[in-house]
Amino acid sequence: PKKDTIALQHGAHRIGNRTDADMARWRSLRFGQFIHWGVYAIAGGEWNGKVYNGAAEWIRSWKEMPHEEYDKLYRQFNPVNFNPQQWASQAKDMGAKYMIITTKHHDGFCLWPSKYSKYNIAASPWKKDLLGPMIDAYNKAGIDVYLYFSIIDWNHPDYRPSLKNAADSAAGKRFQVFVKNQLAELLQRYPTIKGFWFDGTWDASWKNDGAFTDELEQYLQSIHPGLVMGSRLRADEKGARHFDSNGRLMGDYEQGWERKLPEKIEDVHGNDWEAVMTVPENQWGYHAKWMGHVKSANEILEMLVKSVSLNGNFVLNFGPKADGTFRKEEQDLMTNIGAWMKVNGDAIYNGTYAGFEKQDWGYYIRKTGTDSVYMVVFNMPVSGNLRVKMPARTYLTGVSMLQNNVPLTPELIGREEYFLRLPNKQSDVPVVILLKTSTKE
Ligand code: FHN
Repeated sequence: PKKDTIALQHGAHRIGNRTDADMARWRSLRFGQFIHWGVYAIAGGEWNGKVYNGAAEWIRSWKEMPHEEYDKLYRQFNPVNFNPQQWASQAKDMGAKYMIITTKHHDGFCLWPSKYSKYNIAASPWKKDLLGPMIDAYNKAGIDVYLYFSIIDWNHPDYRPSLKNAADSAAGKRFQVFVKNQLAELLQRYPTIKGFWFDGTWDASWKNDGAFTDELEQYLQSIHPGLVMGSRLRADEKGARHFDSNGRLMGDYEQGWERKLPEKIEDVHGNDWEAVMTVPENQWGYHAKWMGHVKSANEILEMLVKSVSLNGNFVLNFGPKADGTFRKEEQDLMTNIGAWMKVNGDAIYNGTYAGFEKQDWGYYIRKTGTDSVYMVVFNMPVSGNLRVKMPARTYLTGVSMLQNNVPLTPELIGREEYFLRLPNKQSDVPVVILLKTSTKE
């Protein structure tokens, strides 16, 4: 926080992270699955034989695609192969502990039969609710569900990016009531959800009414105490987003880490945070022709591990097809990540910043509140020597491989400083070593 604080009515209402059980749970889960699913999946990034180079879920904004054509796509939305139990079990097998689903993206199409908009799943050939069965299936698999909700709504007659005159302001007021109604409806229909994931809050019409965003956040908390909501919902009365005009985080965690990660612990200023990541370049919804680099399981695992090592959660995005199935690349990725998580997940869940000096071989993660520290090795040195430098007054009491409990014998090379060597230097996946430590005064 900046030193000179200004008086704010609608800035952050809390200094430091939430300490309650609901937030502790969110923090312990560490690995989430994001799903972008909606009528954009029908177009799959193509229209009239042409390929859209932007993000598939933005195709409605492409000059090649007339809005009227996009707005008719819902008449074809019929995910006959949608199997929520299978979705949930593959997410569980991948190791995800929470899931975020797009209830409504910028196009305004609602995956639930909303009372407040006709542009919803009930009007599609599928006819029935999609969200309910999905939430139930994930919950049954032990996975917490969060609801993505876009404030930008291209379908709603009252949505305005900015309010330029009295008529706009009147529309803006009606739109706020609509948003509030839809969110209350979601909470009432799906009481097991753990939080909202807001998006599309950057337009002037939204961020210039900090008071409303503040009231809305409190209203949602009052209906469903404990809800977890990130920093994208709020603005303060000066229009500052994420961080108020005094530099304090608004919302329950920093939600600005989209397709990028912090480098070092100082970058997150002690705040809870979460990163969301796409598998290819900037594609969230289903795009038939992925462009650019497609991340491998090892690359994703490194991002997950790095996030946890810096006190954050990591959420990997999937864009299912319009028929309700996942493309092969995404299925394979889930399988490969899951194979590693089954063996090494102990290093991830409930993991936190370890407070050890970073080394080039990879990342340290501490099991929250314990003396167990995991080393996750991504870059094996040619020498085979993994350097471990303990913080002052910390001692090594045991070293073993997480995958099979085989003990390793550390070589003392300096004061509280060791080399570790693995029985086998070669590995196609990151290797995890468990350090048991003790601290003396
Ligand atoms: O515009 C959206 C985008 O389509 C996607 O939903 C991402 C996910 O974080 N959020 C917005 C861009 O920040």
